[in-house]
Order: sequence, then structure tokens, then C-alpha cells
Amino acid sequence: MNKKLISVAAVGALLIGLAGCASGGAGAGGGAETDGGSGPKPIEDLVVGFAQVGAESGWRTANTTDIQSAFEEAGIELKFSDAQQKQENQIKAIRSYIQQQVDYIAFSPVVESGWDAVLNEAKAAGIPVILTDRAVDSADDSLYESFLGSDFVVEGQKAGDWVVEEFADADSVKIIQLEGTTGSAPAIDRAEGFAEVIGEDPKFEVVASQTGDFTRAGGKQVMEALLKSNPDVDLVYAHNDDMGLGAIEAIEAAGLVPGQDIKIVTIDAVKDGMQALADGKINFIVECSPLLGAQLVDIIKTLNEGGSVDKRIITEETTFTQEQAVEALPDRQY
Ligand code: GYE
Repeated sequence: MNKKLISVAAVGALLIGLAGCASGGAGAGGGAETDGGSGPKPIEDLVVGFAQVGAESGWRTANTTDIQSAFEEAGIELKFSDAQQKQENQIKAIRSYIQQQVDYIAFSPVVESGWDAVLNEAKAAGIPVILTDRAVDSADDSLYESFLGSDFVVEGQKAGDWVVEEFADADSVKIIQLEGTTGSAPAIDRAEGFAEVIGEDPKFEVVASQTGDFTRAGGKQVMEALLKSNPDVDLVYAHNDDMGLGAIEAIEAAGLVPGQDIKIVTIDAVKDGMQALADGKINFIVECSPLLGAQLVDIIKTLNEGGSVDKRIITEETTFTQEQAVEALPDRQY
């Protein structure tokens, strides 16, 4: 008898769902409806396309693993592509997701600009887009449902705050900045936040600033060259751990002691970075969390149920000194 009641209820729900579909006129996206006209699509029927930046850093691989396992756990099908840090590859991947009529598209834009055309195509196809990790500079924010990720300006400010304190007694501080991918939101914002803070005191001088493209090899190569022209540098500010780790190799190869002769501050706090911090080779790390998978799944579930999500969802993060890294390392997941 109980079973019967449940099945009657289920059929009822199905009918309501179907009626909703008919009156709501479900588009290609199905789950895209925000007019409340259609019921939620069963989770197991959802298909999400994710266009990843690449595999340039420890942060990125941790981010990929986290996203893939969050979707697997939720039982939502995830189509995944790796753009190898090229915008044209990401645009191609997004276009292919549109063609396949996925229910949602999520992506981490390799650079900030140049997205309006493809985002308009997704909009026209009725497929909602969620930005994860990195922002776009589109003036029209109706082109995406939400932007989930860190506040990179604040991260740059936190790095700057540490530098101001660390060098409180110094008369002059020469700084090399290793920038992330040119034109990417984290490279632009981390430079801005840092410059804002150190710019308040003229004793801080950025003697060289170049991109290492967020990779370890890039950080090493740039640092090797910049060390030759700036052997008296006091500090390296690297926009991510990997470039800082590359810089450590270059500094050691030049016969200097990283963390002592040249201080190093980085952003991310991935395991290799934390290990170098605990070992005294890096002096301070500002955390940037790659664990965005569960929140991305939540956003998709909410939209699928016809709910609304915040346009901007900011990740919570902390900072680490060398002592704090020693303590945190044993439990660090990535
Ligand atoms: O800091 C870096 C990665 O976009 C926040 O990209 C991300 C950055 C991260 O390559 O390691």
C-alpha cells in the first residue's frame, strides 16, 4: 500500500513536471529555465561541459581533480576539456559544448577579454554559463550566471602587507615580480593589489616584472635572466607557487640561498609550495583555494531547481608563515 502511494505520487510529480515543460517551453538547455516554468531535470540526466585552462601548475591540477571528483560524487555527467592555456582552444571547446546542447557550461577563462561572442552564442542557445576561478571583462554580466572564485586583488594586497611588515626596518627594497599569464585575471589583479600596498612607500622598488606564465619552467627561466641584471635583488614576488619554485632553482644555481639572501612571497599554497615554505626557501604564502568543485555542483543544482545564485561568490582563504606551513603540511590535501 505504501509502495502504491509512492508510485502515485511519483506519477503525479512526473505529470506536473511534463506540464511544466510544455508550458515553459524548455530550450536546448532544459535545466536552464529561470522562468520557473519547468521542473528540475533529474540530476542523472544533466550534462555539464567544463573548459579548463590547462595543466600549468599544481593549483590547476588540484582544481581539475577536485572538479572531476565533485561531479562524479554528485552523479552529474561532466565533459572536460584542457585548453593548454590557449584561448582559441577554450572557445572551440565551448562551441562544441553548445553544439552538443549540454545543460550547463562552466569554464575558467585563460585571459579576461575576448569572450563576448562565444558567451552570446551560449546565451542564444539557452545554455547558462558559470565562470569558475577567473573572471571575464565583459560589460554585460547577463552573459554568465555566476563567477565563483578568489578575490585576486585581495591576495595581492595580502602579499604586499607581509612585505611591508617584513621589511619595516629596511631603507630600500628591490623587488622582482614574476607575473602570471599575461592578460589573465589573477596576473592583472595580483599585480594591482600588491602595487597598491607597496606603492605607499617609495623605498619599495619593483626593478623588474615579467611573465613566467604560471609555470615552474617559466619562473626558473625568467628568474635566471633577471638575476643577472639584478644580482642585488631583495625579494621575489611570484604570482603563484610554481613560479616561486622555479625561481628557487635559479637562485640556488646562482649560489644564493632562497628565503635568506633573497626573500620569496608567493600565492596558492599547494603542497610543493607549502613544503618549500616549511623548508625555509619561501618566506610567506597567500592561499588561493583550488577546491571549487563542490560549490560549482551546488550552483548547478540550484539553477536546475529554478533557484537563483549570487553573481559573485568569493572563496575564503588564509595566509601561511613558515611555522604555519610546518603545522598545516601533514593534513594538506593538494
Ligand atoms: O594561482 C595559478 C594557476 O587562476 C587562480 O592559475 C588561478 C591561478 C593559480 O595557474 O597557479
